Amino acid sequence: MKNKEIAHIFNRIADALEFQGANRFRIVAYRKAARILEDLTEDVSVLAQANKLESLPGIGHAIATKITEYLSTGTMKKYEEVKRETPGTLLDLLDIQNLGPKTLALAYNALGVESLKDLKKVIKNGRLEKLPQMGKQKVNNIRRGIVLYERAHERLSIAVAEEIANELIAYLKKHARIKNISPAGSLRRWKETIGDIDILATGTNGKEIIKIFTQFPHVERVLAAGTTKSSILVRGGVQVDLRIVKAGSYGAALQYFTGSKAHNIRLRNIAKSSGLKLSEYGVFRGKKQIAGRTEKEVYKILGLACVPPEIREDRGEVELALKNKLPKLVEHSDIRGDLQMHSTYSDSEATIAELATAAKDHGYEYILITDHSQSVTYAHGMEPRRLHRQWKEIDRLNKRLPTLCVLKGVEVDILRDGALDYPNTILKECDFVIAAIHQGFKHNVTERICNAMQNPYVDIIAHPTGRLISSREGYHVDLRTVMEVAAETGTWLEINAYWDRLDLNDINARAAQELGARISIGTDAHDTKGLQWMKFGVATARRAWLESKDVVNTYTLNKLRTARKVNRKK
Ligand code: DGT
Ligand code: CA
Ligand code: CA
Ligand code: ZN
Repeated sequence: MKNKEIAHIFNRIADALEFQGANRFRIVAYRKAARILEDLTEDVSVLAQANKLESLPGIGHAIATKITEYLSTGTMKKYEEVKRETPGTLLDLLDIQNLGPKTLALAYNALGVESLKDLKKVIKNGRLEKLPQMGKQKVNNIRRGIVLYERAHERLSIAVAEEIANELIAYLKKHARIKNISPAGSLRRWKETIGDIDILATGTNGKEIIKIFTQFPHVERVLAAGTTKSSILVRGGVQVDLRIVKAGSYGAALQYFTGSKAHNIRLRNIAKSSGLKLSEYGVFRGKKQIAGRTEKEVYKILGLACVPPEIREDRGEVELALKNKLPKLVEHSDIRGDLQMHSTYSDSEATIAELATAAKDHGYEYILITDHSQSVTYAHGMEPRRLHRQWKEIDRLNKRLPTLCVLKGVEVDILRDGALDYPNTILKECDFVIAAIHQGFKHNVTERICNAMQNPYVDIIAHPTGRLISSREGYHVDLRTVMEVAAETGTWLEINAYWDRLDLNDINARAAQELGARISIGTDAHDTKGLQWMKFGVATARRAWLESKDVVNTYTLNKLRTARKVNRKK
């Protein structure tokens, strides 16, 4: 699918227009289109062929034409144009946190900076710092941004990796005679970023499978192609390793190549201490193979319960598996509702009715509509008048929906001074309230969040660290204090399931649970497709060792209501 590829191009065009100081509305149109494409489950080329692009909300004629152009010719004139107009590789540099188009234009005009290398040089020799409006602090921020940028560009987001792997696996199943096939490596463990994609398969004719693998339509380069192993680069240099193994070794190989390395080393030592040998081929006593066909069998013969891939990180799971005391991790099918999403009342593409329909397709019992509050003007936050209108619409909608309950919520901003963006008279009328920081990232964040949690009507703190995996460090927040106050006040901390957030992350969500706080998972959907990111939220919860009791949106609606803060007076 070319969805994410085209989304990336639209974002690039928006970046370039911003660099040029173009009209804001043109910039917004491209950003919107990018977001829609990122969230789209259908293949954009299929929609284009059916002439249905313009039926997507937010995609107008001009954008649709550009998509079709790219699909049929492989290039987009507008993109080529803005690339020509922007010197060097400046466009890429706009991904660096704390480096805006204005600063970049300044660095270009005054110092001739055209690339990351140039930028690092003028930081090092102090020339950037000496420019008017720059200074030490700003340059330090840019330096940190560069570190983050370099780190993010070494690894792939889980959403991109999963999409490529799914497509590749479907392709192989269709064209090659394959018996078993599965992702392995960090992707199977659902890590938030992926170094390379590992796939494992069994089949009788390895050589033929590998030939078909190297003919995958998105292959850019074949790095290696043997009879049991092959590596290719796809889509902008993403490496995929395929290994073909014998059916009798499939479980052992899956175990080995799923990793993590640290987990594997523990396992191998356990095998050794009972006189066995564990390898990717199987479990052996002397020369005799005694297990290896299935993963479960491998763990069993070593005396362990089968450890779910998500927690194979040597963070205590081996000890518990030996005692058969592993946690019973929350499952995707346990989820009864989604506790964060936006509608057209603020900055989303989807109406409440559309979100409700999508939620029914996910089999949900409830969803919480959480549009932005009034001071978030860039996201069209709601003044009380519009919020009341929304509630009326929700009431009308609920009458028509026997199986789904649409809950009235809001994502209320925690303002710079620590106050909430709505008075309690409004908050108490909501079914559930999310509070979040979207402004004043350097302003007493810990204190502001803790204050918000003292409010009896605040049920959830959204994306508690504010990080964006690809581009932004979190706020300076003392998470431990936040978790303790969350536990004390009964406020739920969010795992934001959007793939570029995953916030809280696995480690923090586990710490929160251990300190007695409960977790809510919300997709933060800004269109109906956004609801699908729940899978990444659940994976993060599993990586955090959470059970269904720890995740409030596994509760029935009745239980959810009674699980709320005790000091909340109706
Ligand atoms: P990544 O690709 O950086 O996101 O992380 P992984 O975990 O996918 O690592 P990768 O692709 O290098 O290797 C896949 C798995 O193969 C890894 O999780 C465990 C296994 N593996 C790789 N090298 C070693 C090793 O030296 N010893 C052991 N025991 N296992 C290894
Ligand atoms: Ca890997
Ligand atoms: Ca690999
Ligand atoms: Zn938001």
